[in-house]
Amino acid sequence: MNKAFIALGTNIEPRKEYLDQAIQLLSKVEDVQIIKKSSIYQTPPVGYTNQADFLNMVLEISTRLSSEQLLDQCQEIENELGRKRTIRFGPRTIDLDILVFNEENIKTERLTIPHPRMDIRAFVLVPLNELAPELRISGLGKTVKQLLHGLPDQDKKDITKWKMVESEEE
Ligand code: PH2
Ligand code: MG
Ligand code: MG
Repeated sequence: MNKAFIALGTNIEPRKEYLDQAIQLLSKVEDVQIIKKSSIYQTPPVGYTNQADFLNMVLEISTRLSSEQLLDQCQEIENELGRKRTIRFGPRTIDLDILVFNEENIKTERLTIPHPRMDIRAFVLVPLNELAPELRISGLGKTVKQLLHGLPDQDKKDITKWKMVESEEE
């Protein structure tokens, strides 16, 4: 069995709905089991800042799929949920990024693992730290907890646990 962590991000409404649907679709993939889900966090946009806040979370999964097969499944779910690729780092209905796959270092045309920017992104490290603080990121020689503590407070201060407000339920 392979163990992987997948980051989810969305900043187009209905955001919670997109997270729920992505989780639902992923759990239906043969040979993928969702082991743990982090809390959902509301996070300010990073990279391209003229866009709405994101909801971010991380899943731990167990799978018999290869990393490439898992990527295919993630992209299929992104397509199914109406992902359009226009602005790099821009608004999206759903983004599924494979962060970690076992202890592997992978670099192909399609896939870089560990995810290339995960070590500097608080919106990834905060939810990942909730699931696996002692996970050592291959190639970096640091645990998730160490990477998170190494980030400037500025990057972390506006990340909050997200709770659905009543008007958004239904
Ligand atoms: N994803 C990006 C670019 N910027 N910012 C936040 N807060 N959350 C994201 O998921 C995110 C982002 C590209 O994938
Ligand atoms: Mg991404
Ligand atoms: Mg992506």
